[in-house]
Amino acid sequence: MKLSISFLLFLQAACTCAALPSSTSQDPVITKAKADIDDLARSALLETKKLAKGKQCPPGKLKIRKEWGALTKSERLEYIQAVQCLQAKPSRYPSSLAPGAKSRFDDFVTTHINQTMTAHYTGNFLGLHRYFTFLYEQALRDECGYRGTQPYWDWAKTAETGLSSSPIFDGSATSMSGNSIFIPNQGDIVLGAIAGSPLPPVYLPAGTGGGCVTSGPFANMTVNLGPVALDVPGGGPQASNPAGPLAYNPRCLVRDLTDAINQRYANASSIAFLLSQPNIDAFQMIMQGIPGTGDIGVHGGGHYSLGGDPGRDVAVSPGDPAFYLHHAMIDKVWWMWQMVDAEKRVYGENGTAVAGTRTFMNMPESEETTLDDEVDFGYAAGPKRKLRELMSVVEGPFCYAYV
Ligand SMILES: *[C@@H]1O[C@H](CO)[C@@H](O)[C@H](O)[C@H]1NC(C)=O
Ligand SMILES: *[C@@H]1O[C@H](CO)[C@@H](O)[C@H](O)[C@H]1NC(C)=O
Ligand SMILES: *[C@@H]1O[C@H](CO)[C@@H](O)[C@H](O)[C@H]1NC(C)=O
Ligand SMILES: *[C@@H]1O[C@H](CO)[C@@H](O)[C@H](O)[C@H]1NC(C)=O
Ligand SMILES: [Cu+2]
Repeated sequence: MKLSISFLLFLQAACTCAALPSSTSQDPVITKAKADIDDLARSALLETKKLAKGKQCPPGKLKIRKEWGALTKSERLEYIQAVQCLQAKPSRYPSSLAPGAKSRFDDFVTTHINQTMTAHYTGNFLGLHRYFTFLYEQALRDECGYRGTQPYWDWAKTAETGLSSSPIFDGSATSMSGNSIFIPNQGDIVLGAIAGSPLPPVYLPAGTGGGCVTSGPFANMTVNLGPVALDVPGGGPQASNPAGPLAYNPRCLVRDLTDAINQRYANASSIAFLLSQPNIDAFQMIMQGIPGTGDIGVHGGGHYSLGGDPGRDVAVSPGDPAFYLHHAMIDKVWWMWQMVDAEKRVYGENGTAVAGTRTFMNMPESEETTLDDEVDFGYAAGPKRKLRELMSVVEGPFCYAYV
């Protein structure tokens, strides 16, 4: 598998991130956006409880996912210990199939790598990642005794506080580990710099880390798989392991926390704008960044503000345990958007509740995604499910909501 992709392709208009003022709580646009988001979240919860009635998910069973900072310190520690437990349990992949998969944690990375080209900029992107995050949460619970729910990373909060002073990334024992050792003058990250591309690339600034993570619970963590399509500072071709995407390639976890990217692409206004989109096609494209607009969306905004290796690698990104907090937020935003008009956005048919094709930006050309398409994570977790079963957070395998 040879990939020459990023989280986005063919983008134009360079970002002037570094020069932008940071969003503050005094900014009226941000204040309004936050109020709008809170309103939507509240009504989404009410709507979800209504939908859950008469389903296999009564209000008493509904599991509530919370923002990391809203967890108590002991809840955070319980989550962290469960992740470390998953990283210590042996892989279920036959080593002939995925020699680099050493742990249950790696199993999720493996299946994500294998499905990169059929899971992003595709019609199944949101449903597939909802199920992926859920199965990971379930593995933490069933295999590692975790009693809580999957926490999420509210990008709007870190856009205001700065990443490394947030409880998620402050590097303390109750964080998901913080930044890395600072490597100066790394150079910009250049996305979509593909020879022959008609559109100019997008330039993202490097962050304030760049080396191995040395603080918090995931200091000394080993990333075993990849790189596959890693954007590296200074531009140039993406890094990939010549021995193959699933070969064993142990190395340290690298972060490069970048507030400018968080503030520019994943602030409260970015989320409110996304939530105002009228249909699934616009919603999922703006979320991932529309090619040609120079915007990388909140999805790219989260991944690239984490930065590093595997943070900047669309295939291997679940190799950073913060991935799941990011994708829980992606799922929360989709859920809020769905609950505005569940009839269309959850129960709508092909083309209404889902849109897009089966391949990354329809390259190579492929059929339209339908709700009967299957989502199958192989040895990582299962069972396989139809996309149709993954549309409602209170049906199929699910019974959860967000506060
Ligand atoms: C990758 O996916 C293909 C089918 O899409 C499957 O046959 C194969 O077993 C998968 N490999 C791994 C390592 O998951
Ligand atoms: C990381 O490794 C160093 C050196 O072996 C050790 O001093 C440190 O305690 C380790 N940190 C964690 C969080 O395991
Ligand atoms: C906040 O996000 C919006 C939409 O993504 C963007 O246009 C705006 O420039 C961002 N604000 C800052 C301060 O970068
Ligand atoms: C959706 O797609 C499936 C599979 O192609 C098809 O069987 C079904 O009839 C379609 N539903 C609608 C309403 O078009
Ligand atoms: Cu993904």
